[in-house]
Amino acid sequence: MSAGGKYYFISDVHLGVSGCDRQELEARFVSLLDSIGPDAGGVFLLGDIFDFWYEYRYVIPRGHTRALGALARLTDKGVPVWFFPGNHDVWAYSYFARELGVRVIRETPYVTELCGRRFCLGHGDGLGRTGMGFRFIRWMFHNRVLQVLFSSIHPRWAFGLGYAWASHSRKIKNDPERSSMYFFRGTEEPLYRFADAFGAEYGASHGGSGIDYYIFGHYHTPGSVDIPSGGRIYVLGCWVDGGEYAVFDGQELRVSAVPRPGGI
Ligand SMILES: [Mn+2]
Repeated sequence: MSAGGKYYFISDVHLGVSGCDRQELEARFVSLLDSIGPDAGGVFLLGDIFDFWYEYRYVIPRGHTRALGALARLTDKGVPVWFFPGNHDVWAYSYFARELGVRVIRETPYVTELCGRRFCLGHGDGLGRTGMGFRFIRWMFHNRVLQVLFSSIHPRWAFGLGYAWASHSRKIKNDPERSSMYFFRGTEEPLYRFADAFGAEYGASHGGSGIDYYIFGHYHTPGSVDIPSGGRIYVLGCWVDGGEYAVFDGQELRVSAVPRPGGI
């Protein structure tokens, strides 16, 4: 089947994550990217593609070779790829644009029109009401001065810290007692209320036509629900558990999954 004109939405692959078969995870991601033909409309990477990414002026982390190669193959074929930094890969700088030909989008949420439909996209962190602690961490991660300071730590220690933080963050997400801020609670979710208000405002300032699709990641608990002001919100799952992605064929949005080896 041809992938003509299709748009793909992928989030939370968490490449390099500890505690799972990293090669199998990377292979699943690469198999999806390699299945995308040159006539595809584009690929939106909605954050946390890497469990921890930090790049320096002259150096990038080891690992992820096949995934980076598959991204380069896509852009070499002429397929546009957009990379939205998640909270685990905030620190994607010029490597993605210069080496991979990927466009890094820092605006959140980001509105774009595809085949006459309006899409509101982002990783999903920091949208809607979030806790003070989370806002502080987000501010730290995005702070340029702290980024420069972090870059001056030897990578041996910087990556030790980075991987420790990433695995701590994952433990919290997997702990039902502490994961409420990550669990997508549908209509109870601040992100849902944010989308509703955002769509209403967007519609009012754009001649009444609002957002058709909201697509985010971050929560690791996939789900979708209609938005009262119009459109539907989709939250994609984490690839360690599933391998879910969304495809828009110009008419409708469909959620699909990359099969695990052995067909499970
Ligand atoms: Mn994530």
